[in-house]
Amino acid sequence: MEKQLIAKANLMRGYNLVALNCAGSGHSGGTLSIMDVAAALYLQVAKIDPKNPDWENRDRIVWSAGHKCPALYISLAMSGFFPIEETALLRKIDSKFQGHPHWLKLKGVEVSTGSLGQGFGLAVGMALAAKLNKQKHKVYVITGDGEWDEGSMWESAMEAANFKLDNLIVCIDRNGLQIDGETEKVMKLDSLAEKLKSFGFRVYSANGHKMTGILQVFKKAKAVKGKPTAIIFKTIKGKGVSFMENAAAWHGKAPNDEELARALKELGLEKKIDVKAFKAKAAGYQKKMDKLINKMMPKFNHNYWWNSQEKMKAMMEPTRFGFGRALAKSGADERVVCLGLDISESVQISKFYDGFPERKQRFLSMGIAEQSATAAAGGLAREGKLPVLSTYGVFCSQRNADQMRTSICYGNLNVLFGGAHGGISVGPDGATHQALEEISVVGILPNMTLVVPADSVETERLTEYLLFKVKGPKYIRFAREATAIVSSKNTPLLLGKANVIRFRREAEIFMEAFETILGEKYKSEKERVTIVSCGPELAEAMRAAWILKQEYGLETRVINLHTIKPLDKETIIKAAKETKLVVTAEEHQKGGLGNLVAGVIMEANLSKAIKFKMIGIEDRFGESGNSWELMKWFGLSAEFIAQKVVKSLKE
Ligand SMILES: Cc1ncc(C[n+]2csc(CCOP(=O)(O)OP(=O)(O)O)c2C)c(N)n1
Repeated sequence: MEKQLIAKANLMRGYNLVALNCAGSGHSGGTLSIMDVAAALYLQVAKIDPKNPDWENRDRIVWSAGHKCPALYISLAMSGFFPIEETALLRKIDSKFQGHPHWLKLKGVEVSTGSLGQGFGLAVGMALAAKLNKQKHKVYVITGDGEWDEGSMWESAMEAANFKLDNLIVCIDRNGLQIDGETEKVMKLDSLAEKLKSFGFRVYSANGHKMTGILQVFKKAKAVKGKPTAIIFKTIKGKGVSFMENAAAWHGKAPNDEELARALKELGLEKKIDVKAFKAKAAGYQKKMDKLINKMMPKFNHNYWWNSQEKMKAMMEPTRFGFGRALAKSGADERVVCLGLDISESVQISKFYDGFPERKQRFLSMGIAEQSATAAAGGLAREGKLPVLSTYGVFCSQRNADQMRTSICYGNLNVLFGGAHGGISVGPDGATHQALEEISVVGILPNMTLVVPADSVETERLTEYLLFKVKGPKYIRFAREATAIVSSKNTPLLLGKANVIRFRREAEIFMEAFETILGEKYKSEKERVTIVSCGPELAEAMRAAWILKQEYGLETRVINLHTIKPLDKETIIKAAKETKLVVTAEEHQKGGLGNLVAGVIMEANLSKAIKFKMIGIEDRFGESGNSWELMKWFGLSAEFIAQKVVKSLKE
């Protein structure tokens, strides 16, 4: 039996890597480290019934470490919830297998997770409910070790002990690594066992790769009375694949075909898994979705998609690179202090110290702790430093919302927030990691300055400007995907002053087809349409202006509202007065930008009626998928903007 379990865990590793390969992204390291524990739990220890996934007396298994969900999906498949081949749809658009688990999409997933440090709290609630209902089942929680950087973990730990939740068993994947490196260097965690004991837990330690020990420790944990249990499973990140083992670089990376073949060989599975069948399933699904998306796309006489014509070629670069470049330059100022949140390279804050080892002492690794880091940044600012912190926009603007509001904005402290990976285009990580609300939640805060630069050039220029020239709280929203460069260092760029962009004529280079003029200097050319936008969506608005001119002879005034707060009301009102239709386009929940623009126009009490439309995400969460297919799926690409303009003019 045990031998079988060991073999199954090994097979699950293989399936896991195949699914990741089909997805082309995802977390290899942390799924391999937890796989033996997952196999034991799902295939032997926990009471679950694939035929009755909602059975009320089932044990609950909560994946607080949501990024490990490929291991969850494989575990469910191996338990009989669905055929294993289905996991080839991992991270694909509209698939049940989202980049982070979503219980409303897939039976067997207990709760939706992905924002670290929260699944444990959900599990505490589920264990409390079981007590109130006098139910006998257990609630298992799977957490990472880096995840314990989050203060909320310790709040949940206190609650679990306070309520004597002996139906709660917390499994910690102690692989010693997180994204920025070793847990003990990113944020010292040890002695974890002593800490948990002092919080009131029964604590066990076990080798997370020895099946006998895993089964024994679960047996002991199930028998504990009067207190919650934590099991610290000592594991190896990337376990089973030599080139992934203990390699931080494999945290959030999927194997390519060659790496997959090597990995399967090492696992002794090269003949046991029909990789071709999985790949065919993935390709078939993708083809179907491509067709569907293509059908959704508005059609024109020509194809105007990025770089699909011989002319109008756009250079593409992620806006985040501009943030990194600015920090590399500005970091020479001794007052600048950067706070790392265990995602440093991805958000480019690492550029502050790359090549400048002397700056390392001014780089403060805060671990995965957005709330306390925000408050600490406030303290640094109060003492005269120029603190910069950056992480995914969702966590940078909403995990720490109260800290930002009360500690930073109320006190008007000089903190720069780098809200990275904003928008839907962050892609396959899915809804939990797609920031779509920051313009509303950050832009409403008193004292805050909020900018949403259109490209990497604007991001670089605005980061520097905010850092040194703007006193008080400031937030810059930028994105992950490579997007069109639409400005140069000579383009007008004044904080709080919008630019007007006009399509002039087709050119070899996309950017050169347009003229950019400071809004307050712009003289009407009697255009019929205004499109107001910001961030990388601005390039879509510009492309829409091109389509409108080529296909319909329409002249469009595109407004680059790179500064959301303070807002350039004059340029908006002027456009409302001088054009027939105003459309706002945002890669954000619809209305974040749109309602602000609408409010300005309404307050101006114009004597003539104008048409007004908004484009944005329609009151829903994002999805896993590729960046550009998501832009189409959610109706944000230029084609949809142009279509909306044409329809609205006819109404
Ligand atoms: C609140 C929050 N902040 C940041 C992230 C981005 N993130 C995803 S995984 C990860 C590291 C997790 O490390 P650990 O818990 O040790 O997991 P493992 O190394 O086992 O994968 C981070 C920072 C997140 N998902 N949630």
